Formats: sequence, C-alpha cells, structure tokens
Amino acid sequence: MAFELPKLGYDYSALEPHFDARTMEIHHTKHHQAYTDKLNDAVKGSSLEGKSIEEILQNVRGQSATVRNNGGGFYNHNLYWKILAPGGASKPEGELSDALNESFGSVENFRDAFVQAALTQFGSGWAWLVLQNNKLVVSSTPNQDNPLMDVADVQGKPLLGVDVWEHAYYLKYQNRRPDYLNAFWSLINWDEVTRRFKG
Ligand code: MN3
Repeated sequence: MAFELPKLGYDYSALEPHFDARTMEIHHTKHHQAYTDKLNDAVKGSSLEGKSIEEILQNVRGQSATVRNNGGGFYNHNLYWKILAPGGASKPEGELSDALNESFGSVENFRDAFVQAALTQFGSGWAWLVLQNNKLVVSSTPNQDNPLMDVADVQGKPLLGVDVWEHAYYLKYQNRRPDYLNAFWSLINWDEVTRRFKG
C-alpha cells in the first residue's frame, strides 16, 4: 500500500483570516503531495515497503536523506492539518491542561516556550510539544525531522507541531514568523491534541 495524501477535512479557505486559502492549497497540493510522492518512490521495492510511516521514522538512522526528509514531510503535514481547527482554537482542558500546568507551570508558560522554540529554529523546521516518558516537553527540529525519529535530539510522541518553513506563511506574512505563530495559536485544535495525548 502506497502512502496517500490525506484529505484535509475542511476547505482551504476554512482557516481564513489566519491562514489564507492560497497558502493552504499550495501547501497541501504541492508541498505535501511532493513529500508523499517522493516517499513512495523511495520506499517502492525497498526493505521499507509495507512498513508504517511511524516504523520507518523510528528507525530512520542509516536511511537515505530522501527517506528521512520525505518521510518526515509526509508525517509532519498529516499531523499539522489535523491539529488545525476551522473556527478557531478551544482551550486545553482536563488531563492535558493538568499535564501542561505540571510540566510548564501554566498554559501561558507553555505557549512562551513553544513560540520561543519556533522563533529560534534557524531556517526551515518545526517546533513541537512532545510526550516523553509521561512528561511534556518542547523541542524543535530542522528540516522535516521530528521527535519520532531515532536521530532526533528530543525523542517522544509529537502531540502538536508547527511548520516554520517559509512556505507555510510567506505569502501572507512574508518574513514575519511571530505573526504567523500568533495566527497558528488561534487555530489549534486542542481536542485533537488531547486525543493524541491520551491515545
Ligand atoms: Mn510545510
């Protein structure tokens, strides 16, 4: 079974005015599609064929840059579309809210740490909320790496990720990464983050 570009579950315009429809369409149909296609090309006929994306990423050390970059790109964008909510963010509640308070002191402190990680990731990459040994931590990764990878500095289960490649925001925000991160914060689907936390 080849990897498939997922449907978004909402329209490209559904995240306006925070994320513009044109950026969403290009991001999904060009960038994510390209990662998906290149991953399929790289895996086809290799020992990785038939493995889940999680299994591939958890054992990516020693694999080609093509597998690492496109496997990461495929997985990361699958997550990214799901943790965005048309209609805007709710708030973290219940066990997730408790865990954020326990790990960071408050949700506001978590936001500061997450935004700081996203702002200080030099060049292209991602910032993450990671579940690691029953604790929540913030990290960032370069390129399309992620915390599932055995090559990541901070390893664990990614619960929330923000794409800080310029293709995610340049059309609307140009070089203003802080404005994009504010927009992202307004769109977080905390129900999905909670589902990942519990699952
Ligand atoms: Mn992207």
